[in-house]
Amino acid sequence: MNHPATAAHPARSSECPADHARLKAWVTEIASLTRPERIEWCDGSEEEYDRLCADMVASGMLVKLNETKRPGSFLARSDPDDVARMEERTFVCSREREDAGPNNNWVAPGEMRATLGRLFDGCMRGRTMYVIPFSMGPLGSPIAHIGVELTDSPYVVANMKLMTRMGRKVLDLLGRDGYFVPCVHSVGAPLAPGQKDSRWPSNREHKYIVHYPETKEIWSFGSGYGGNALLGKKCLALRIASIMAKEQGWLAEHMLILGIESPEKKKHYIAAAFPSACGKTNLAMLVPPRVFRDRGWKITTVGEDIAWIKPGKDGRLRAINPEAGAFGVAPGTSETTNPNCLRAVAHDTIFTNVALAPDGDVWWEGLTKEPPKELTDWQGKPWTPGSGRKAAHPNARFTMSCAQIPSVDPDWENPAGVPISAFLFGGRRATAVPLVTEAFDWAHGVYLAATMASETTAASVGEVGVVRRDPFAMLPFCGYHYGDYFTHWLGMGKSIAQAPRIFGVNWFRQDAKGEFIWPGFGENMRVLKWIVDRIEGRVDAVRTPLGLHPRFEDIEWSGMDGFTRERFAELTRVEPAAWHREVADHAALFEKLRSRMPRELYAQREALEKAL
Ligand code: O2Y
Ligand code: MN
Repeated sequence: MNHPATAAHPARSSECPADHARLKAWVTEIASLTRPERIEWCDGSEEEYDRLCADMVASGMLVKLNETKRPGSFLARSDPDDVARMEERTFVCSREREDAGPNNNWVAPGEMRATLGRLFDGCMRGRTMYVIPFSMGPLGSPIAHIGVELTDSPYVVANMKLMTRMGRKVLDLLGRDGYFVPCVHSVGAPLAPGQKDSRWPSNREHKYIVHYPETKEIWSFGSGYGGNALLGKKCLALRIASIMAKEQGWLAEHMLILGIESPEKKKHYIAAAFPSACGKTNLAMLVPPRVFRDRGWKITTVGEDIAWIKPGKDGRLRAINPEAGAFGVAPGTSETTNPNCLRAVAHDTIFTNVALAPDGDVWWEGLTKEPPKELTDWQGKPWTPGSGRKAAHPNARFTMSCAQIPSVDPDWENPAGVPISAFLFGGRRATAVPLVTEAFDWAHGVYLAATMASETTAASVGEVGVVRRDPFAMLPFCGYHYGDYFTHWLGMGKSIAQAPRIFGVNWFRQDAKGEFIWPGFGENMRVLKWIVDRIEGRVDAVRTPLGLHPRFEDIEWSGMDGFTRERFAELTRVEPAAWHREVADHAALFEKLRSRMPRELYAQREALEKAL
């Protein structure tokens, strides 16, 4: 009979391959707190992944998909209460409240440790605690960092295998005393002896995603979903890494990284920040329009969500994608919106909360124009087009390795990173914000990024269509006071010899009829080409109060008939009344951050007001 692990009966453990005293002591300490049945050190092998997936199929946590239609792939259905990142349950527990800033939920570390101490006490009873050593970034890259996640969820292990470099090779790299970020995760659902497990264990009552900045620890309780549970992603690669970046002089950003290659084979890399639900994955995997492809233009993908950027010896910023895989939103992904992504998820993918077709394949809203006649929805219930509800959850996800993306860049795993020529910042704005604006200089670019905003969509939290300021698209992810973050960005520009150019973009401006003016998707290539032309000094720009705008004749229009000069004027128009309202809103944001706001940004705001 299984007995709960106690101090008298310590958990059984697979052979510990680590020769790292601090790591071993920490694993023992967490096991004596959480009391798992077993401890399993993950080696990161294919055999381990296959075994865990087979076990999850046997337990009902995963459904094996049709091996012919979707080879090597699985479907997970989460608890309906555990379907997304939870910003209101996410905390940055710095010693001083002010250091976390008004952009984070804060609880005093002592108080939070007491709460978590109670919740984690015995929370892994009856379960296996997996030890996942992982590297964020190519193994051994000077830009990469190592974490170790302890989790009682085999679903997390399988996803971490696709999303990070993990297992034995990371332990080898850690050696006897290497630094790692400790990450503890529990679904918060201990099992009594003989108790049958649920399909998706989680804790409906208590959910906490907690970061301790000074000790660089992550503790997550109660959720098994995405950003709450795959702790290398938003928790380590953004919240904790943003703090490390400030301390060490680099940048950890919510940015995709793409390569753009000209017919002359000259390549530039662009890092682009967008809030969730602004088509980031589509831009990262963009397929250029036919005329561009015929002339030899290419877009390649380095990363689709996060960028770690450090100054290189050559005076340029060099970026890596710290992740090895993507955890992307499935609904809306189709042959027209993102064919590269569809190819990437054609095999060896874990789907979460999509619908299941009778043939054992998956479906989600937007995949095909006509929905199938019958499906099993994301909660496992029968579904027909007349059901009046979504077949897939709007935040349904796919997890796949970046190596499966057809447009993946040959240098996507280069430990030295790729040199960044430009930063792009964009939100979803129906009004006021023009298609593309080049910043006058670095400080102006920081202002442009610090004041960016986006309209909420059905996939985000709260009311739809509300403009939310989301500086640098980091609102849910900046691990410290936004004022200090702006200061850090201003300082980075001064410290590097060849600072990238900064641009703002908006694919979502609407006309008086409420229709999108710009077609978006692959046509965004035209904007990317203008950006490259600007970097290379091939074209002039029009000076406006907001920044530098393209001239109509400098955009490549071939293959896009009928987009008139007038329509372009509508897309790039600066409306002083709307911008006076914007500037007032910028002032309101700065007021909230006043105690740590850099003076330079006030000066930028005043200059804009004057120019308007
Ligand atoms: O809802 C979640 O847990 C995932 S959130 C996410 C996942 C991948 C990439 N970006 C995001 C995001 O919210 O920005
Ligand atoms: Mn994201």
